[in-house]
Amino acid sequence: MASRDIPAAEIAAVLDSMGVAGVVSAERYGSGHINATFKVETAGGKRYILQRVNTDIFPDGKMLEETVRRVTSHLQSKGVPSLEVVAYENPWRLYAFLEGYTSRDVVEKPEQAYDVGRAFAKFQNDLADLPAPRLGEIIPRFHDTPDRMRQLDEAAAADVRGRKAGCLAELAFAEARRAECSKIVDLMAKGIVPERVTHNDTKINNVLVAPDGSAVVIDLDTTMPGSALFDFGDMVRTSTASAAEDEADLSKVFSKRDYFEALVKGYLEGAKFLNEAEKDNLAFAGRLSTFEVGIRFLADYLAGDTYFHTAYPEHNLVRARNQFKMVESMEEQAEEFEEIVSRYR
Ligand code: ADP
Ligand code: GN1
Ligand code: MG
Repeated sequence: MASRDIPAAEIAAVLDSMGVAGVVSAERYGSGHINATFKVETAGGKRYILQRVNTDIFPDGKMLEETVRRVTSHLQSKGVPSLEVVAYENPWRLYAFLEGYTSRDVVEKPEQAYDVGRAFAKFQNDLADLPAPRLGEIIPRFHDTPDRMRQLDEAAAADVRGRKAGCLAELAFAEARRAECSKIVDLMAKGIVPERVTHNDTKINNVLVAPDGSAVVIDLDTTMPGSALFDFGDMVRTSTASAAEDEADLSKVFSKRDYFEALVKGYLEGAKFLNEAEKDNLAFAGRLSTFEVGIRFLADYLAGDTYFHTAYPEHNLVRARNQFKMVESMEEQAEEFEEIVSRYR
C-alpha cells in the first residue's frame, strides 16, 4: 500500500510545484487512517494541509478530485465554510489550514456530540440540492454491510498471516450478528430508505469545530450517494464513545447515553428531511455502523493490515475488539436509545 514515509525531498518538490514559497516545516499531522497528511508552515506565517491521497484506496484520482471540487464549490456558493482547495496535483492536494477550529478523536462533553450532530445534518441538508450529475461512487459498496461480511469471510478463509486462531471469539461475535447486517441495504434496495448525498465517514475527527459550535465538515473523499443512516450511525460510533477507537482496556469502552442523547438532539434539529423509515432505524444504524467498522478492522487484521494505517502488529485486532465492545454496549442500551430517538423525532 502507499507508504506514509514520504521523502522530504518529494514533499519539497510538490510544494514548490504548487507555488508555496518559504516553507519552514512540513510535519505529519492528524490521526486519519487513510491518507498521508502534513501540516505546512511558511516563513510568511501561512499554514496549509498537504495530503497525498492513498491511491490504493482511491485509484480514480480524477473522480476524487471532481468530488472534492464539486462539493466544496457547492458549499462555498451557499456561503457555507468548507475546505479550501489551494492546489490539486493528483495524488497530492493542498488545502488552506482551517484556523481556529479543533479536531478531536473523542468527545469530552455532551455539547460536543450535539455540535457533531448539527454539523453533519447541515452538511447533508446543504448537499441535498447539489446539481446533477449524480456524484461518482468513489468506493463502490462502501456501506454494503453484507459485502463487508463477505470480505471478512474471505480474509478468514485465506488467513494469510496465520492470525485466525487468535481471533475465533471475534469471528464468532461477527457470525452471531450476520442475519441483521443486511437490514439497511435491504431497505435501500426496496426504496424505503432513500438515496441521498452523504459523507459516509462521519467520524468525529472529520469535523472541525470552533469554540462557538460552528463547524466545518472535512475529509470529503467518500462523499457520494448513500444513506443518511450510515452517516448517523458512524456519528454514534465515534461521538458516543467513552474512549478512543483503539483503547485496549475494554473496561473503559462503552457508548455513553448522555452523548447519544445530545447527538440525536443535534442531528434531528438539523435533519428535517428524514422520512419515517430513516427515523425508525437511527438507533439501529448506530449499532450496525459500529459493527461494520469492527468487521472491517478484523478483516484487515486477518488480511495482514493492508488497508488501515497501523502503529503496531495487533492494532487492527485491538480496534476490532474495541468496536465490538461498543456494539455490545449499544445492544444493552437498545431500549433506552430507542426511547431517546422517540422523544426527539
Ligand atoms: P484521512 O482520510 O486520512 O482521515 P483527513 O482528510 O481526515 O485524512 O485529514 C486528517 C486530519 O487532518 C483530520 O482529522 C484533521 O485533524 C486534519 N485536517 C485535515 N484537513 C484540515 C484542514 N484543512 N485544516 C485543519 N486540519 C485539517
Ligand atoms: C477511515 O479516513 P478516516 O481515518 O477518516 C475509513 C472509515 C472508517 C474509519 C475508522 C476511506 O476513516 O471508513 O470508518 O477509518 N475511511 C475509509 O476509523 O475507508
Ligand atoms: Mg479523516
